[in-house]
Amino acid sequence: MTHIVHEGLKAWVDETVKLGQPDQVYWVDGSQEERSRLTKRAIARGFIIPLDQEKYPGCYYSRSNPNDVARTEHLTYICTRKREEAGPTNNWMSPEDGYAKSKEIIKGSMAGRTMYVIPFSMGPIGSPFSKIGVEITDSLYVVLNMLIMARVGHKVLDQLGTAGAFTKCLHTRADLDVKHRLILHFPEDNAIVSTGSAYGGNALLGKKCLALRIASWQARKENWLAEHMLILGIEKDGKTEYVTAAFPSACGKTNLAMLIPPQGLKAKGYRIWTVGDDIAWLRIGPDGRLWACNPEAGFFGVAPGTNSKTNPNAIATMKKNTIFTNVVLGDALSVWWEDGEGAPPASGTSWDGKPWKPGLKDKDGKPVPGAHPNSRFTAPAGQCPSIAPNWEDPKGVPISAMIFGGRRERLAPLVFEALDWAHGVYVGATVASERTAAAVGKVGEVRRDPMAMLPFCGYNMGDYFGHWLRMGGDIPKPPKIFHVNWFRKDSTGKFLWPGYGENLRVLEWILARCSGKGKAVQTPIGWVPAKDGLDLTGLNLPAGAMDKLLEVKPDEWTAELDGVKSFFDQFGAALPEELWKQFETLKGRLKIKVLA
Ligand code: OXD
Ligand code: MN
Repeated sequence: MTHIVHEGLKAWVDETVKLGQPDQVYWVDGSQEERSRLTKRAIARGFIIPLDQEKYPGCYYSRSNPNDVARTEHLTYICTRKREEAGPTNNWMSPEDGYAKSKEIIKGSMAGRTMYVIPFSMGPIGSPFSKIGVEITDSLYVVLNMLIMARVGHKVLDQLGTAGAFTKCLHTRADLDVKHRLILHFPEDNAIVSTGSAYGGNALLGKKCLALRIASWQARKENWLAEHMLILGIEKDGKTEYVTAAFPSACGKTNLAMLIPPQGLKAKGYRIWTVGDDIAWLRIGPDGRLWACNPEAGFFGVAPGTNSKTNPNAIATMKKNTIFTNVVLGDALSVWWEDGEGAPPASGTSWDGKPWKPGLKDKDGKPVPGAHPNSRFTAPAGQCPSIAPNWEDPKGVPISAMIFGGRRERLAPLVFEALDWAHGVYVGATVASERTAAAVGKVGEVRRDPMAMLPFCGYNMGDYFGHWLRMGGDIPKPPKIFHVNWFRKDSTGKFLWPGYGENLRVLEWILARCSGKGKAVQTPIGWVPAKDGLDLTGLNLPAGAMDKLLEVKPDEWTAELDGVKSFFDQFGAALPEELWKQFETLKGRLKIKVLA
């Protein structure tokens, strides 16, 4: 037991012990000594495997149940008294049903196990941005990941005091049977219950569950924003400006957050600073600007595709003290993944525990991937070479621009600027993207993913858009809003834009626009860079590629309106009138076909 007695916390822990029936209860104190003790315990119980400690100091391998490798949106619920509070894009369950169903699963599920109590802070301890949670879990894997992803232990209990508010985060892996998998949010009670899964997004409850679903609910009440956004700083001539960017899962937020300037722009003295790669909490600062804080302390990044060409900073970040989940385990205790770093091991074990070697084919002759497409690395943010010196500043960083984006083969140009805040909210609300492997479902299918928050908004998204619109009125100096699309393809299916470090060219234009410079032409959908608007020094794009990248085809955008209308229609009266106004004026602008 700890030194501080918070009666509410103690009562909840006691109640959970009665229900889960663990063999013992352990309060996580967050010390280094504890971390090595728990690591040894996890190795002894077979939850993690130490990698070659010379090559990968402090790194471990873990494999999840093959049925449990991604977020399960169809089993994720918002449990509010009124169904309308959850809105049409969330699954809803009544709080009574939610508690009753989960109780049945939790009952006795911790028998033979230790129940860990993890006090954690999302955001630097004591910052005005920060929120405290306590996760109860029977998973040592969760404990070891939480030690990386959040600020954890006694110092959080000290901050909580004897009566502070905290989110109750109750997790049991139970038997890991999908039948017993439920990810339940009770925003009215500031509580989360997650059962039957040990996958990060379902089980590390500080991340998607608290920092997005519960926090978005609190943010509406307390007049701030909890968003699925990276935060990065762009330094030039001794001045650093910050932007946030919201892309759907596995669309390159981590890569953009850790971008390295390409040669052509390095010469101008650019340097990129990483503040966060997944979540931003934003509040209006005393100077009237919007300020952002990264509530997390680590990165839970997608491994496949990460290599020293696509993201050298991520590769450097995971050199030590990292947990790798569901990648290939080489026989010499190395790790590897598709489109990864270096040569694959001559032989090893695949993500689902089967013997694997390069070139392995299935019975139909198809290559068998060694790593799961949603395999992950969990690494401390402080180890990132580009981590901003002020990433833990309790007052956050001031934001000049907010960027939305999706993965679209066609339609959306490389970048455009919204006409004003309300139009920017419309742009965010109508983001659509091709589905990736971060969630269960059909990869490649286009779905609307407003503000990249579709799976993460803890209340009715119609009200969420209303909250965004209201915030615009409350921020004396609001950031400008932009939309980007790195994924446009030519008629042969090849990407038109090289992406990665070259994306700084787009950020440069965005910042120029924020300071009243930056050449642009007005189109029906917003401001698009003029032909000579982007600095393309040192970049050899094929002839005509830039024209295609910046092309706005009114017919295609008009065709898109049908999908937007049916998406908006489902919100009924909850959809703010302002968005219909934006819809109609866009429709009007598209008819005039003012193409630059
Ligand atoms: C994530 C996700 O893990 O968005 O960040 O799925
Ligand atoms: Mn994410």
